[in-house]
Amino acid sequence: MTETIPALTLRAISAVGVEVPMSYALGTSRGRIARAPLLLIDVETAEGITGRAYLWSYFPRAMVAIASILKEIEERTRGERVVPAELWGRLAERFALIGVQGVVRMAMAGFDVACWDALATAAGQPLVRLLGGEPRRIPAYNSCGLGLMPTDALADEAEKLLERGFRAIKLRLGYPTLAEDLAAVHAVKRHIPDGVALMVDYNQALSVDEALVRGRVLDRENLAWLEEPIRHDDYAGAALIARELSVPVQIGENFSLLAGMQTAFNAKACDLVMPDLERIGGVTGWQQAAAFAAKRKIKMSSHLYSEVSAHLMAVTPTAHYLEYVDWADKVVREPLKIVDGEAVIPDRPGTGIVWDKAAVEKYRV
Ligand code: SMN
Ligand code: MG
Repeated sequence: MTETIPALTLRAISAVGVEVPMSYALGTSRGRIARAPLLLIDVETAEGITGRAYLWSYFPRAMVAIASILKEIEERTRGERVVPAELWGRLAERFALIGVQGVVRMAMAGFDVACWDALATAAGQPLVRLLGGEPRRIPAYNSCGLGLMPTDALADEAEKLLERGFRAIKLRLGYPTLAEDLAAVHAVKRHIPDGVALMVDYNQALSVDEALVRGRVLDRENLAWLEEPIRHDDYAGAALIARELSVPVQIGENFSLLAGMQTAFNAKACDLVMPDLERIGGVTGWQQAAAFAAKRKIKMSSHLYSEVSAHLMAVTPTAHYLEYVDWADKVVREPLKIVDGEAVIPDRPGTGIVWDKAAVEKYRV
C-alpha cells in the first residue's frame, strides 16, 4: 500500500562536509582513498521535520562546489511544497542553462533524497513503505577494501570481509599486468569458501583490446561480474566486450540520470546495471531507472549509499545485489545492520539516517 504523502514546506538547506577515516582504504586503479569525503545534508521544513542525506564527493574540494549548488537550490525552492518529482522538474528547468550534470546533478540528487527522507519521517514510516514496499532483508555484497595491494594482504582482508555472513565480496583490479590481476583473484579465491560470489571492478582502467585479452582469461574464473573494464562512456566498446565475454559485464555507477542508462542499454553495453543514487537522480531518478530495468528485464544492483539503497532495492523488481560500504557508519547514530550477509532495512521513520552530532563535529572539515 502506498502511504499518503504528507504536506511539508521547504524552509532551509544546510550542508556540512566531513572526512571520515575508512575501516578499509579503497585502493582503485584510479587512486586510493582512505578518508571518506561525505557532504551531510539537512533539508529543513516549516513544519519542523528535517530530511537528511549524504553525498560521497570523491574528493574533499568537490564538497565545496556541491554545497554551493545546494545554496542555489535553497534559494530557488524556499517556501515550496515537498513534492520531489515536481521539485526535480522545476530545478531541471531552472538549471537548464548550466545543465543537469556533474555536481549540479549530484546536489539535486542529495536534495531529492533528503526530501524523500523528510516525507517518510513526517509519515512516521520507513522510506520503503512510502515507496509502496515493506522492510525486508536485502542480499548484499561487502564492497569494503580489497583494493590494489600485495596478495598476502588481500587474502587477510578477504577473510575479514566475510564476517557478518557476507557471501559476496568485490575485488578491485587493474594492476599493470594480467598476471598480477590473476594473482589477486587467485589469492582471494583461495581464502573464501566455495559459493561465495566474487565481483571484480576495474574502475575503467583498460582499453577495449586489453579488456578483451584480460576478460578472456577471467572468463575461466567463475566471477559474479566484471565491472567497468573500460572508460565508462564508451558504450560501443562495452558492447563488444559484453558480446565477446561470458563473464557478465556490469556498469552503471556513472550513468547520468535515466537517459544515461537508456543509452547504455540501447547500445547493449552491459549484462547488468548498478546505478548510483547520486548520479541517477536521487530516489526520484532511481524509481525511473528501476522501472526501466524491470521493463527490459535487466538485473539491477546499487552503488554506494547502502542505507538509502536498501529501501530502494526492496522496491526494485529486478533487484540483484546491494553494494555494502560502511563509510558513513561513524557519523550516523544507527549504522545499517547486516545479518547473514543481508542488509536489514530499519523499521523506523525515514531512511534511518540520523547524524551523530559529536562525530560530525569530530570529522568536520
Ligand atoms: C568505487 C570507486 C570509487 C569510489 C566509490 C566506489 C567503486 C565501486 O567503483 O563500485 O565500489
Ligand atoms: Mg565500481
